[in-house]
Amino acid sequence: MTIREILLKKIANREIVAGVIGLGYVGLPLAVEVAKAGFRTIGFDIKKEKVDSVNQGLSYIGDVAGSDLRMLVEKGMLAATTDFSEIGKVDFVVICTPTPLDAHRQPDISYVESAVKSIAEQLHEGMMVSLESTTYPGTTEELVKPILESSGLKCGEDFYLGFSPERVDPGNAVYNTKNIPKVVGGLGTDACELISAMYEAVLENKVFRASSPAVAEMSKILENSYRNVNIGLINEFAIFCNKIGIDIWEVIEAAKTKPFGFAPFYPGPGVGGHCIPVDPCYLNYKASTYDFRFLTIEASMEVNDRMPEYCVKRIGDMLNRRFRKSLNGSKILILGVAYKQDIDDCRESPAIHIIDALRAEGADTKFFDPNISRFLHHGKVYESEKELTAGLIQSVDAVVITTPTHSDVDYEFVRRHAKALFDTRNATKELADKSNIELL
Ligand code: SAJ
Repeated sequence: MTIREILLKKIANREIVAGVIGLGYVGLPLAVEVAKAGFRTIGFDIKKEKVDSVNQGLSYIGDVAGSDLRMLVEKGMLAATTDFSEIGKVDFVVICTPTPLDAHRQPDISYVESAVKSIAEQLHEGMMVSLESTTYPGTTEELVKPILESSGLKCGEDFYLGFSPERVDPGNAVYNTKNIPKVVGGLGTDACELISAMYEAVLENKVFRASSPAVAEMSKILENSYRNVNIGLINEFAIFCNKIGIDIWEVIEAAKTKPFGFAPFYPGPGVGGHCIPVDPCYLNYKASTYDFRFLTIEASMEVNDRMPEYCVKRIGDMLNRRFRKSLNGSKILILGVAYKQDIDDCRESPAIHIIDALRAEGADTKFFDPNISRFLHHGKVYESEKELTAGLIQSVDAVVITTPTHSDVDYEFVRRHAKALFDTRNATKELADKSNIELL
């Protein structure tokens, strides 16, 4: 039997030992699904607190049920460790480490490199390696492959390497790790077949087999650049519609009646998170090495980056027009600091940029977010107000809805007690009396 046949048999018999490097919002749900599918799974992370939490069956990821985790740990199907030498026990390893930006908004793939170097030290014949971290096209072949081959083993013969974009959407009640369709691009047909077979043994859908890792890498970047550009477009429409007195939110509802050729996007205070504002920077990095520029993406990022300051101008205009007050010395309550609705993540959150800009204008800001009790920003801890009371709302000159949290906030209650309300998300669309509300 060839290595390929042996591995396919081991996959079918659930004899493969799996490993997941990076136990965050991508890696932990994946490790749980792989273990649930019957593969003994080892989770690897540099953070001991995450490893300890997993081994105690305590989930720290909203999409992972503690009961599932506990059951898998107790059955010995899932364990976590900070000891990366244990990668040697693994036949199929998935890299789910972060790919953030550095201080110059350039790709920082040091976390990926570190994980790959750990694998290279333990690489053995027949090992399958799948990179899931979002990165610029070419990473798998140009960066990962040489590091792994420094072990002396040959890619495509001794071990199998591919790229499979992560598509996790934290908090999505419909789409999850198990049912989101997967794309795999392998270095060689055997790699694509074997890595796809592993994912298909775990996930619900048939894998889309791309002809190369670069196609798979680029497909992910396209998915998120598409969102960035469309968000930039609708933000620009929102600014112009406000100028000419047209309700952009109604315009979108009208356009949505077209059953084809139009996907709705909504204006907002800016683009947060660790995907949409970040992934296009990875593309721009690669493009720059070919002296190529994505003008559409540059333009949309420019529009999106300016939305916080646009919102601050709109808040200042509202205070001036309604109360002859300037931002300087005014009191503002920010509702929602998460980067999007109903989650507890405030990375790159536009609400925080708005708070910075308001304070720079001399305003006094407070925030309330039922999902985020505090956040650290530029070395300062910001605490959420404990409760959204009538007294708190009445004590400020304006309330700003930056992130809707429909499950926890009664916007009629807020409207009733607010002097003025600037709604950047149309969270108040159902309210009858909008006399003290202004929309983005
Ligand atoms: N945003 C808008 N208007 C929109 C959509 C989003 O202003 O119409 C803002 C959000 O408020 C947020 C930012 O853009 O600040 C990003 O929002 P997002 O909905 O794209 O959410 P993310 O960042 O969690 O993106 C993830 C991505 N998933 C992965 O990369 C695996 C993305 O591909 C998903 O399409 C997206 O979730 C999703 O659909 O929820």
